[in-house]
Amino acid sequence: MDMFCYQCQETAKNTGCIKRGVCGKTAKTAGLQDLLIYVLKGISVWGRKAEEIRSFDKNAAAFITEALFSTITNANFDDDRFVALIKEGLNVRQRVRESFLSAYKKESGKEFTEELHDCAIWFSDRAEEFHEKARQVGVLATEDEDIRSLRELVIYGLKGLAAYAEHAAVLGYQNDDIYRFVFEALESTARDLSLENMIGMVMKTGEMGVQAMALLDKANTETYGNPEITKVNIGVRKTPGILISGHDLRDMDDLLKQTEGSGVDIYTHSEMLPANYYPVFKKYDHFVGNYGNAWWQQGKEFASFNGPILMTTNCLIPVRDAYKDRIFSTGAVGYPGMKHIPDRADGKPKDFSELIELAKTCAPPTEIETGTIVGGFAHDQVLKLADKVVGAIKSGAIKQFVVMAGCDGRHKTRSYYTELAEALPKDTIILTAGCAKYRYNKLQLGDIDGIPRVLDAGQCNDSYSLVVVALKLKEVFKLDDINDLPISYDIAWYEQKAVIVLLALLHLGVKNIRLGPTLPAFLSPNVAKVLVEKFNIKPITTVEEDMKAML
Ligand code: SF4
Ligand code: SF3
Repeated sequence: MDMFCYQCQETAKNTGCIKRGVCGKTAKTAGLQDLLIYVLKGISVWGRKAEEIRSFDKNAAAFITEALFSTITNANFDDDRFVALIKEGLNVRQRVRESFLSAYKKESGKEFTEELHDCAIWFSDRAEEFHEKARQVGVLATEDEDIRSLRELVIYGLKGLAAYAEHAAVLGYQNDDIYRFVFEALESTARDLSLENMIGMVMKTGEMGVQAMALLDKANTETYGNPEITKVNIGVRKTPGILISGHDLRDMDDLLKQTEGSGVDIYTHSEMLPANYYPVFKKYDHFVGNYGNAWWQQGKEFASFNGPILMTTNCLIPVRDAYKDRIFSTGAVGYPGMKHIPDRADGKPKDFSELIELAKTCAPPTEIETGTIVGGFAHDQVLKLADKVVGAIKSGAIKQFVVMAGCDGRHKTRSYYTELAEALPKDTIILTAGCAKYRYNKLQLGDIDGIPRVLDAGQCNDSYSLVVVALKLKEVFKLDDINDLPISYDIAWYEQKAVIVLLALLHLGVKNIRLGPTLPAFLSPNVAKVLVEKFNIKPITTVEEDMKAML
């Protein structure tokens, strides 16, 4: 076994990647990520201690969120970046530790002598030396499979939460409660807790996930306006373009501003599609629409786009020769040899001039489809339609909502989601968010009294909008339990952002969630049993069987 990672849905044999990741992650990168997580735990151990004497190191917490984000599936494959993060992490740990020790001495008049498991490591970036260390501190270092399962469930949830907190922070929105929780949760995975307390930590991760999504929703909508119903063009124009993928709206903002009047068009890809729904972005004439589908089809779609591609976040697949000279990373993304656009400095925007100049020398995108797709049904827009929606429910025109949010992926079995969308009766509405929507958002599923049968709230983090809508309906219909609404949940997962969305739904008391295309490999049989008993989570079966049960 050269590595061990089982954090995503495509993990080898649904047990774990042990030689090389199905995603393309090498054993070396996996080892570096294991070491980085370990260093972050060490920072948290001292961060929590510091909190006991009312000293809170916000910068350390912000560093942890940024570093956790870089370990999300398909975000960063660049070993140099992880080596740099580990080294920086060790410095942060040292700083937090020393400031705690001196504050403790000042406050109590004595030295701190308690023995802490503070995840101290000696780090060498020579592969033969760090591999053994990575093995000692990685996922399998926890021998008991149930404890391992619960610890990793917390860590994967935290990775998703960190990504959302980081997006909000980029827009100037931070929340100390979320940062404090990052310390608390990570530290909890470095020590022995009872199973009961660990399950409590899993649930608290879901609770804080709701807060992180709410914070990001506030950041996005206060900065760029509330998403509104929008028809998005999926064809192309005859001018060169830049394709922007991922979730970072501030990168979108900088890019649109810098390309205005340049003769270069902007297209979104995959999870950036919802940028088309924001009023601040819609006003740009050179913002053409969306090109392509979910992340896993980028190999052929990036090739046919012909122009520069900007990856602002996951999901990046191993880069192909056809476009290796015109793809750029930024933020948490990285890939060996790929040009990386540096972060903002001194409040100035990121500099995308290299992409813009390159775009001018490229051919326009090759058309792969034509037409439009409709989206923009985040909470504000849906609540504006509330009377209509409530009326349609009361009249029986809408019988059921099915939440089909989450991620898309390569597995053939994901055709289930397309078939389900096609098979659902015409009096049902699909609520969606995340890249899962590409399995059915180009089907002609019609509308109910003018309400489209697929309501796309936006990115995976906009699953928050679906929750706001559900809570509003609960209030309108004067129900005590969110599970009494005519809403079923059939969630598709792939990476760790879907894990935090799932934990957030559990925290809100949502039961009977179907999860697919497979249950996470990191759920041990006993932990899966707890989730079944408490929340009646179940794997998807067949379209017919699930549809019958949901309706
Ligand atoms: Fe395997 Fe997924 Fe981990 Fe990649 S992220 S190594 S595919 S489990
Ligand atoms: Fe997609 Fe990676 Fe999860 Fe944001 S881009 S939902 S998979």
